[in-house]
Amino acid sequence: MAHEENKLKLYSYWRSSCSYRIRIALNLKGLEYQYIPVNLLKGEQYTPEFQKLNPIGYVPVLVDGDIIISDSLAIFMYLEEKYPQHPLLPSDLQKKALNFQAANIVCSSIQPLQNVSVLKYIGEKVSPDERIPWVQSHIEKGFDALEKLLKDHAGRYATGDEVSMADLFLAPQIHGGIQRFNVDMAKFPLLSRLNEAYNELPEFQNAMPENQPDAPSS
Ligand SMILES: N[C@@H](CCC(=O)N[C@@H](CS)C(=O)NCC(=O)O)C(=O)O
Repeated sequence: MAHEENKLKLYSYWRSSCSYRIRIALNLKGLEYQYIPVNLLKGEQYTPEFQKLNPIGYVPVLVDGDIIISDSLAIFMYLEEKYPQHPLLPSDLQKKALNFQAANIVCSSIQPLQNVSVLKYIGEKVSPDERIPWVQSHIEKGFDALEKLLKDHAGRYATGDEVSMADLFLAPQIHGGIQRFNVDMAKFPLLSRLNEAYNELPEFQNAMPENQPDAPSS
């Protein structure tokens, strides 16, 4: 059993979809890690200690010995090379590109628009009532594109019958769309089907927000 000090450390927040991506990757690769909660609602991302790890003040951050990496995409690529067990990128070039494209729709065209700081800004500068419609419109735009992008390539999972990178980015976004932002998934039959497949996998279940040590108990 890995000693606590030798373990990977993941700075995470239970409801953070970016952290959730990495929790799935770590689980699929069978890597034990120490979970270090950062309460985004209490502003713990702005403390000098945390900003030393990630100057932009976002989770997730992964610490592997002397190596500190922030940003889920960078962490994912690092894990994929350093811990090649259970590869999450297909070798087929077209499929690989499709994985990058789907992951990037989530991580650059959907998630940044629903971030805590963005919603706080909209709530203060526009109106609290505008926050959910704003997020819903951007999630739906992205989901619409993802449905079209993946429809000729999906198998049991997003780009075939093996779990791959795209699934790690899609599952948290779909989960958040349903649980936090009340997105009508009837419009997205492929993503709904993928979500059912994700929900059956223990590595995905264990990574869900509600199963994290810092999730509220009720
Ligand atoms: N591109 C970064 C984005 C990280 C990010 O936006 N993290 C969110 C949680 S999912 C966060 O820490 N938000 C804090 C804030 O908005 O103050 C990644 O993929 O890791």
